[in-house]
Amino acid sequence: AETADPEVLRERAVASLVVARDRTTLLTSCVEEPDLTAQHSPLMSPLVWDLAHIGNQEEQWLLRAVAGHEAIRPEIDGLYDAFEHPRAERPKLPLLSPVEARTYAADVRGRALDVLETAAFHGTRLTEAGFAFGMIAQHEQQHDETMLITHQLRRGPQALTAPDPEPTPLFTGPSEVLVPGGPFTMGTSDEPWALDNERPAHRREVAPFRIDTTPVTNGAYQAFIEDGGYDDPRWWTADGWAHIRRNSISAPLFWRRDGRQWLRRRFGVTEAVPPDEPVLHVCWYEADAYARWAGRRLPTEAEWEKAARYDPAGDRSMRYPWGDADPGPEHANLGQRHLRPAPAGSYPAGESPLGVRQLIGDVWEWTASDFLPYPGFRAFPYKEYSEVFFGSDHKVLRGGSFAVDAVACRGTFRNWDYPIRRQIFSGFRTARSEDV
Ligand code: AVJ
Ligand code: FE
Repeated sequence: AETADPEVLRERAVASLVVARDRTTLLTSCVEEPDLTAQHSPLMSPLVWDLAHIGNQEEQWLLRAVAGHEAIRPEIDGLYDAFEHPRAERPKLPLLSPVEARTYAADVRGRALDVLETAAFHGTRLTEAGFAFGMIAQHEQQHDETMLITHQLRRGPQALTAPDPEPTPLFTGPSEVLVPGGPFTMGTSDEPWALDNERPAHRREVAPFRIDTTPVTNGAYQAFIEDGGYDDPRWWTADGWAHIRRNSISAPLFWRRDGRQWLRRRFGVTEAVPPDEPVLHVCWYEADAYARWAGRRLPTEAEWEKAARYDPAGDRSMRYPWGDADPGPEHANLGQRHLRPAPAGSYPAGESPLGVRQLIGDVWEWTASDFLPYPGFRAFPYKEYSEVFFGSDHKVLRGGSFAVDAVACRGTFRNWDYPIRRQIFSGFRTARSEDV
């Protein structure tokens, strides 16, 4: 691949780790100490848990596994093992204090950068092309997205601010495009920092289908609500219907009706719901029901990836919709530069060859598919990253949100969650089969 030069990858690893830590520092220093140790929602860890967990994963993989160091604080491993303690229980644990957690993470980082300076970028699968360093930068960024979700759930005044996305001309293109049928290459075997579940590259047959050129907007979703979508079991799967009834769900999370208009709470501020922005904070059941109401369906994961990567001109899969270049600010809304999605139709430079926009960034997109291994999957470097989650409990989300950094977002990147989850930065687009 384009990035085979180990010194380029080493520079990229340093830069990715630094960018991730700057973000972590901001997310854990913009609130007072009590807000770091409090549990803002039973769905989330206290922020101070994420901070020490980030340091602990880095210690385990970069210092112990790669460099063979002894554990710095072996007694804390269990506290920060995500499988030992469910999120709801974490505030009760004897966690490191904010000062201790910061000091620990900084200590690990200093040593990790020393290791990185001289580490061989070949020899073992863990160090090949700097994989372990890329994996740890991605891990920290994934928790930075998790911490941003915690900030969104937190009550109280605004702690974070960011500029709004650049204004964009109204999108006047077609509402859907035809993706031709035929095989394409799904997944990757040569993206150096791709995680285990994205591998290996394999051929997938996809029948012709049509897919929305932009994510579904708040305005379009409001039409579903006003049409009684939440009161009509025809649009819902049996599980989805039972779930929204039991939990009295009748609008996206954080929305509230005020007379005839809809308001939403976003990072401590209440504002009118902007009609042209992609809808956010809907669960899979809501996305699936909207699509059925619209006479459409969610795209499968393979359809989504073909729409995002397939270049008919070259008959090949690209790294991103716009080509093989790493994401720049002109391509996609990533990295918490903005604390909201950009209006539907933004980022013309990030468009796919077939004319589909905002596949990368803005909102994670629910797909119809369960999270399953690709043919030839091998767990690496640990089963608890992906393998233990395979099965029909989790649905795949694709494309990344405004809250995830480019290092953890690719045309092949796979995210997954329970179909009831909606505190995540999730939206969707719809598709339909082409009549043949
Ligand atoms: C891939 C986002 C589902 O946050 O649970 C973080 C990423 N794995 N630490 C998650 C992850 C281990 C994971 N997701
Ligand atoms: Fe983690």
